[in-house]
Amino acid sequence: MMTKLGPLLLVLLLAGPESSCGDNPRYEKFLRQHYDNPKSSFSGKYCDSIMAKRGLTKPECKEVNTFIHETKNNIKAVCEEGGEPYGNLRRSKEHMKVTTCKLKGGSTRPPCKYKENSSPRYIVIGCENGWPVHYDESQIVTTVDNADLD
Ligand code: U3P
Repeated sequence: MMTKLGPLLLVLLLAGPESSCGDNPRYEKFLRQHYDNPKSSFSGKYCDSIMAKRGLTKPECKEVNTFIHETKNNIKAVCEEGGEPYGNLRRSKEHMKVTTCKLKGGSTRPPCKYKENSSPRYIVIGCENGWPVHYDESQIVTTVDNADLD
């Protein structure tokens, strides 16, 4: 019995810290609110479905929320070499695949209906000890960098 479980335990031990990060509730919350990779497919509208599924429509509709469709490693890298300082925050050096859901209408009372925008954006996040813990804003890529024109 133990000989069969041995390799499984080893895999769980090795995968543990990267896959669960169970000791960082702020990072867990960040993932629940802002990480969806690959982008989920729903039978109904993406934003209406995922906002409800991630618990962002109770007791009131959250007004703006962004989901990032990039790997956890790429997102975490923004806290390090993949990002640069932006005030107290970090801005991604590359634009990222994201969907921003914005509440339609003026009331935050459910049912919650959202419009969505999926243009690529630089993301601005807050980090704590190298872990993303806060999504601040996204900046739509509007200008062509001078470097691209050279
Ligand atoms: N927010 C987004 N995307 C945006 C702008 C704001 O998700 O582009 P929090 O619960 O304070 O972390 O700014 C207010 C809230 O809107 C933030 O939520 C932020 O995550 C979200």
